[in-house]
Amino acid sequence: MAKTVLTYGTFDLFHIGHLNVLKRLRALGDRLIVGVSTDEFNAVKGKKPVVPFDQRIEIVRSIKYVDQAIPEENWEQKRLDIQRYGVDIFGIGDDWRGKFDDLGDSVEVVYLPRTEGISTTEMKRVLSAFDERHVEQLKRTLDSISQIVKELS
Ligand code: C2G
Repeated sequence: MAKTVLTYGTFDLFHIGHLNVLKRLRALGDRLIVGVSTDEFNAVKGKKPVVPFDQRIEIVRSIKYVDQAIPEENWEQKRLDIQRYGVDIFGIGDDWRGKFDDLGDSVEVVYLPRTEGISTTEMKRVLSAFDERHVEQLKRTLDSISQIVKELS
């Protein structure tokens, strides 16, 4: 019997960690459906993605392991989506371990190990070093250093 797998995520600044989890989830079944969090729902989650929703869902849709991508608009839609798409397996990275066990009354719930050493949060932190304020600060520091060098020489 063909198995349908369901997962959700923001997939902001798409990276190898996102690709690995989608690849592993697809290997658990015959069809993978991915709920991509809207920008409005991410605000509820306290997240502000760099890449807007319509681009994130287009990227996820274009991943060869993904058979269908749908908007994720709230926490409650998981049970409706499970019924609507005839889902057999709900899977997500183990940073959510235990959070969706309640779904175990209608589907198999799987938590997969995260890919170490890569995260959107870390990428955003690195990128923030290049934002205008930091660059301005850097410029001022370099100016005062060159001033000191001039005075010493
Ligand atoms: N992930 C991973 N390894 C990483 C980073 C992320 O395996 N290094 C996995 C996460 O565990 C998740 C998926 O990639 O399964 C998407 O991660 P996020 O975009 O951070 O998703 P999140 O905002 O946590 O949304 O209703 C559930 C939420 O929508 C999950």
